Amino acid sequence: MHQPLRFAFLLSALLGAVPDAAGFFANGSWPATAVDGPTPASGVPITLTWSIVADGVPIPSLGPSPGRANNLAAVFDGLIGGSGVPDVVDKPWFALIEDSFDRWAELSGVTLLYEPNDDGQPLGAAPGVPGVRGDIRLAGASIDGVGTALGQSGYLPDGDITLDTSEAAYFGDPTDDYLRFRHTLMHEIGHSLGLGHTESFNALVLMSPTASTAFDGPQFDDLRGAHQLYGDAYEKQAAAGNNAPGSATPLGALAIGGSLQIGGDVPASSAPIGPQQTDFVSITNQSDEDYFAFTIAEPASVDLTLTPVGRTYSERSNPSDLYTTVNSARQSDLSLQLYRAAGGTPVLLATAAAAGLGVAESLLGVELSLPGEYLVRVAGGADSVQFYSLAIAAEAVVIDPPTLVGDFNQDGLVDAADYSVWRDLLGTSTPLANAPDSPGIVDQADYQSWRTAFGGRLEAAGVTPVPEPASVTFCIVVAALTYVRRTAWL
Ligand SMILES: [Ca+2]
Ligand SMILES: [Ca+2]
Ligand SMILES: [Ca+2]
Ligand SMILES: [Ca+2]
Ligand SMILES: [Zn+2]
Repeated sequence: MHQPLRFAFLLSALLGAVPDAAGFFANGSWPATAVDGPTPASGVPITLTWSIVADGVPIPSLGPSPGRANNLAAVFDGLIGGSGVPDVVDKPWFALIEDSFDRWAELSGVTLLYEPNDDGQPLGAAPGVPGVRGDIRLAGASIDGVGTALGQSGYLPDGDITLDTSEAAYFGDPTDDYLRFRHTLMHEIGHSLGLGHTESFNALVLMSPTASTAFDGPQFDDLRGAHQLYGDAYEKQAAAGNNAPGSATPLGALAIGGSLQIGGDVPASSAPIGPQQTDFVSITNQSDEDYFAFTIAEPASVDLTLTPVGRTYSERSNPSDLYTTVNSARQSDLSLQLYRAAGGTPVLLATAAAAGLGVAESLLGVELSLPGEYLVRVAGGADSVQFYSLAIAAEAVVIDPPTLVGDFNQDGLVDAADYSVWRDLLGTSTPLANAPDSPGIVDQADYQSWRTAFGGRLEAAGVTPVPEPASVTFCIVVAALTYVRRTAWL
């Protein structure tokens, strides 16, 4: 399935790029975008726009070729259809392009929006401007004829993509919903996000310099790169990510006997990530905190397990480099915390941080007695992206019935009937219920406990005094005293 050098990454601008020892080879993130303006340091969500360049617009930089005019629409109208359709969004190949951008967006912290305008500035230098042109502009021209290069993407902050429109037979192959066309586009979009090339002999990589049709879309190492640059897709909850309790990603209601899980789509083997899989979550760096919110409707005992996930594989960013081994499950030592949301002032309930690099953290059997919202915080200890899975399960709380001291007959009241029980058992070693202060022989200490607690009542919320009219209370006290005296007589 491999076609050597089918994906040549041709440079529209020369910029130094440093391989990332963590695995993928990232060229850096966008310094500014049309929608966001200047962007923060890498690792947080951004929004990029993309536009389709009209045929005839100049493409000044084309690898080995002289500049040419864009012919994207003419070629793809011929290959896939759409000739005479006035609006590009209605052409049948537009959906393939849109799907290719959307796939990266649903897998990472990047939001990719279609910009319907493109003013026809020469490709490669004009920055994205809302209503004028996209950050990433898509065009086509013959780059080097059939073979070798399939497309090119300019180094950031250019990011414009040119498909090699001499590759008609390749792009026009409808197999697997035009996978060859989509893969070329998704690969070039990867460059336009800031990813460089990675090659591996034991992991699938879309950003490989060599095209493959053995899978569909970005694979695990590609996602690690995208998350390192822009965080995970759950970060899009708020502008600055889900890094604070107030912008926690909602996971919904946790029912008794139920569970919530995220991050479950990371493959445990070298199997491909399928195009339907979207559940990937990571801690990007030491600035990244991931807050998730869940609610319980009744008291629950919850188990939380945070597992760093990933495989060990070999990669290199340049064919002349030696391969390096990456253990993607041991990039950052994760910690786990559970809070009660408490109306915006989170109360820390439990922390798990003792397990080392690559080892799961768990909080088991944490009893949450108050219905309402709870927060889970995940954080890491290194500036290297760490994928994880988080599982939260709830069971019914088994609450020991509260002890009502002196309620020897266990009817929920401390009254004269308890005295009878005590009197009948006095001096024996028969276990006396609700007599925690003096276990063993039933004795005067148990009597003192009863007398102190006299009038107590067990209610749903615990032990409360009996609210009764004074006269009734008086009668009971008199009765009690009577019993006391009689006891003394025995
Ligand atoms: Ca070519
Ligand atoms: Ca994250
Ligand atoms: Ca976060
Ligand atoms: Ca009682
Ligand atoms: Zn490439």
